[in-house]
Amino acid sequence: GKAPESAELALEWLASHNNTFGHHINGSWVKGKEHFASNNPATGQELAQVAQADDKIVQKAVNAANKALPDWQALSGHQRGQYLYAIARLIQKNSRLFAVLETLDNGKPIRESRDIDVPLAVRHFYHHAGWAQLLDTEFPDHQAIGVVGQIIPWNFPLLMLAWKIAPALATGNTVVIKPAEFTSLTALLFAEICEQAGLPKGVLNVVTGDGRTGQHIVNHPEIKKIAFTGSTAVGRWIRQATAGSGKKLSLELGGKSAFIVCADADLDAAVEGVVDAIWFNQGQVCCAGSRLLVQEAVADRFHDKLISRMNKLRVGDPLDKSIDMGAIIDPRQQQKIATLVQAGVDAGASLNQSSVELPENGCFYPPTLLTDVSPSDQVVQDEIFGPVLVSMTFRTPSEAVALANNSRYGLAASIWSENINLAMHLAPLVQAGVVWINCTNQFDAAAGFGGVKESGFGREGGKEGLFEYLKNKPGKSPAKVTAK
Ligand code: TXE
Repeated sequence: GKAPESAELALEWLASHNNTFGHHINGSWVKGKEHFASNNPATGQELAQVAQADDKIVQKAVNAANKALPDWQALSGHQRGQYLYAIARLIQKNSRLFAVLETLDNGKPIRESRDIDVPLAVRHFYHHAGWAQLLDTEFPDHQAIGVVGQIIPWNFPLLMLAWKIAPALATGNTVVIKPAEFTSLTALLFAEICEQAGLPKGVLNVVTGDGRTGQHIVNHPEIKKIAFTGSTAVGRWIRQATAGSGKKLSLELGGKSAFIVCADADLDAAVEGVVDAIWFNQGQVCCAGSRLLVQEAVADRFHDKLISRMNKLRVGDPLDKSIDMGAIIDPRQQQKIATLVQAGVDAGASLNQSSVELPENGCFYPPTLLTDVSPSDQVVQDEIFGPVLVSMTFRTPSEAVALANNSRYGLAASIWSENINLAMHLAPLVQAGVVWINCTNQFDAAAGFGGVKESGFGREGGKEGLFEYLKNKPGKSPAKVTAK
């Protein structure tokens, strides 16, 4: 009874488009000129041809978004909320199609796309539908920013789309969004879903392409806000490119999150935590707990437990419901992981790698643990963005905090201890946007998510996330309101 999930539903949907996609602008398909292949990373096979948007296509999308803006903004929050509810229900109705398509396109285990990516995306739309209804009473002095440009990565294609689109639409903005070039397919399916939901034309526009398309969006003068999730290098470029433009900006960038295991932690629970922290989505997670810090007294015992658990992880066909780890997004990323691990070994790290048999075709990398590393090693400092954990030990809690903060990143952290006073004492000392205690990778639409330091700024989700898409109404600056 462990048959792989059938790919048929998604393949049929792709075939209904002749496996060739244009952009989705002003409520309908716009043919692309140049195309590139979107491959299944688990097999290397081509799934579809996706279009590369040039500056003219981006202009077309911006024009549609501009035209749709006044009417969309003029709707009551309640009316906009109705559309978000309809979108949430339609994703739910098509959840199997979304999950299978995501897994084919991205290589993540079907268990994850089915139980995590799709339901959390749905939750995000329901949550923001609620906010849309409350805006008129909760934020009477605020209004939408205008046309917003959103650029998203390939690790959670549908979920990152939901994180960006739901708050933008709830607050009355219109959107030009670009999925990552490796994973455009669920964004294109989503555009079709919005058409079915009756979303007014031009409110959402999906353009596909690589970084060049992203640059056209970033540089467009009529786009008033840029929301970006991706690499720190590109985030830095975007910040420079938009400096002085008056554009509002939020950046969610890389990470090297600390996973702190104190001597009194429930070690078995912490081992399961590590599995989730670094081997979920093949470690291609911005907040992945990729730096294990374990207290010296229990370090050997913990490593033994961890290695035996690591060796049991099943790696393989992402459509197989029983596997734990799927494919790496593409050969370039796989090569980057291998190169960084080799650099770690060359610098003296001990390599512990699961001997699991990897599928012959496609992009796979085994679960990996590097011990005997030093705080300044490249593998400890750089984001690997793969299933590779580095481990160091500490003696005292303050040493753990110092090690945790010895990073240019600050996205998340996780602290494990049975002494809740100790954990609560340490949490605010760790420089990170999110700190989890005795758990990891907990996301909810109601909780703001985002980083400090080189992990970026701005929050997605929660009440804070709404302000990324709102500005003060003219003549209603907060100062005047308080003065009354
Ligand atoms: O990211 P890019 P890549 C990290 C991770 C990974 C590395 C490289 O370490 O190994 O980045 O991945 C668009 N202007 N993360 O190269 O290039 C691009 O088309 C505007 C962490 O895939 O940053 C895609 O849509 N846009 C991360 C998006 O930016 C540009 C998730 C992200 O791609 C652009 C992904 C430009 N000049 C990678 N260049 C996280 N924080 O979750 C590219 N893009």
